[in-house]
Amino acid sequence: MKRIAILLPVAALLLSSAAQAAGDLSRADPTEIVIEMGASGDKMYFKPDHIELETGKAYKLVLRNVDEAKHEFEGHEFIEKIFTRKVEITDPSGELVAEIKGPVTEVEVGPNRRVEWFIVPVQTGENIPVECAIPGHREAGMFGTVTIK
Ligand SMILES: [Cu+2]
Repeated sequence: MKRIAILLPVAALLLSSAAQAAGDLSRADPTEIVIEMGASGDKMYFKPDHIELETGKAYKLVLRNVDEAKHEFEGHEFIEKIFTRKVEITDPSGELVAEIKGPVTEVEVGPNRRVEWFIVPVQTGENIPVECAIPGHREAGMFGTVTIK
């Protein structure tokens, strides 16, 4: 219930501003941030392993898995501090396969695939942890932090 209480005012704000294009975050051009998910030897990584965001700005997180294994991007504190506009999945040629709207708690990306996660941060936080929760991956180094100003 806590999550819904946080998101409803944001959703209402986004919907009510539809007539004012400049303030309509649901249509704002997002800033693109590419996060590579991969492995090198026995290490796994997010690259970069730290990103900086600002509340009220629209972002497109491009989760690019360059590995032969699937990976996840998640963090329970992180997802409480953002509003998800949508998630887009495209085929290797870039054609849209699916667009998913609604709250998202984690994104799993298949081997050599990419997923675009459209978000608007709504709460600030310093070094919010994110990780891949597949067993053994965090331990191998697949984690990072997000600061929201
Ligand atoms: Cu992983």
